Amino acid sequence: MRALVLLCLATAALTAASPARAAEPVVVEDEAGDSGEAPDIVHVEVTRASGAVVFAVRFSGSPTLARDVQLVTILLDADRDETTGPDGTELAIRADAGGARLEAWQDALWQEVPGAAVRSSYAADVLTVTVGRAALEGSRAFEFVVAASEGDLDLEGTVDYAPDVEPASFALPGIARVIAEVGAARAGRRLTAAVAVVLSDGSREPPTTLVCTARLRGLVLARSGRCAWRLPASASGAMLVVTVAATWEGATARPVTRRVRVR
Ligand SMILES: [Ca+2]
Ligand SMILES: [Ca+2]
Repeated sequence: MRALVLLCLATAALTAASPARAAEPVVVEDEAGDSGEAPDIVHVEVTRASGAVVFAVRFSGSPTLARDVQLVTILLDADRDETTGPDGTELAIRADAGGARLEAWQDALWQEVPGAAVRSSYAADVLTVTVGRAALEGSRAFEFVVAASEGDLDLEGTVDYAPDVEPASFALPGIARVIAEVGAARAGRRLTAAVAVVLSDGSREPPTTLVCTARLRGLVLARSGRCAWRLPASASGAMLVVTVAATWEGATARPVTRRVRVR
C-alpha cells in the first residue's frame, strides 16, 4: 500500500503541475481464463457520470452472477487513507445479477449502508454498477479493486481480481477555467451570462453550482434568473461588474469577473 500512496502523491503532483491529465475512462484489462471457479473478469472501465461514478465490468464465459452464487465486489479506498479499512479499503460495493448494495467497514465489520445510491444491471456479459458520489462520501479520487468470487469474497473460494496486484486509481478532473460570456448590456433590457467550466481533461461541462452577482455603481442588482438581471433604464453609461462563482462535482473554481459598459 505504501507504493500505492507514493504513486498517488506523484499523480497528485503531476495533476497540480499540468492542466492535462489522463483521459477517461480508467481501464483495467484482466487475463481471461485465470479465475478458476469464479466469474472471469476480462475488462473494467470506470467513467464519471453526473454526480456518480460508473463501473462497467466485462466477463468472459457468460457467468450468471446468480444471487448468493457468484458475487462481484468493488473494494474502494475512497479516503485514500491506508489506515481506514482492511488494506485501506473502507467501502465495498457488492453486486450480482439481482442488484447491488454498499457496505462500509465499521466496528471491524462490513456493514450495509442503508439507502445508499448504488444500482446495477447485468446484460451482455457486462455488469454495470453506478454509485453516487454522495455514497462515496464525496470522494473525488479513490483507489479500487474489482473482485469476482464464487460465493462470499470473504470466505474460502476462488476469486478473480482486477487489477491483480496494486489497486487502480480513479480521479475526477479539476476545473481548469471558467467560461463566463456576458451578453449585450443595454439599459432597460434583460442581461444574461452563460457560464461553463472547462475541466482539466479538456471537456466542457455546466457548473454543478453557480452563484452570479452583478453590481451597478457599487450596488448589487436583483437577479431575474440564475444568471440574469434586468438592467434599470437609468443604467446607461455605467459599468456593470458581473462576478461568477462556479463549482463542478466538488471542485471549486476561483470566481471570475467580467466588466461591461451599459449602453
Ligand atoms: Ca480474469
Ligand atoms: Ca481508506
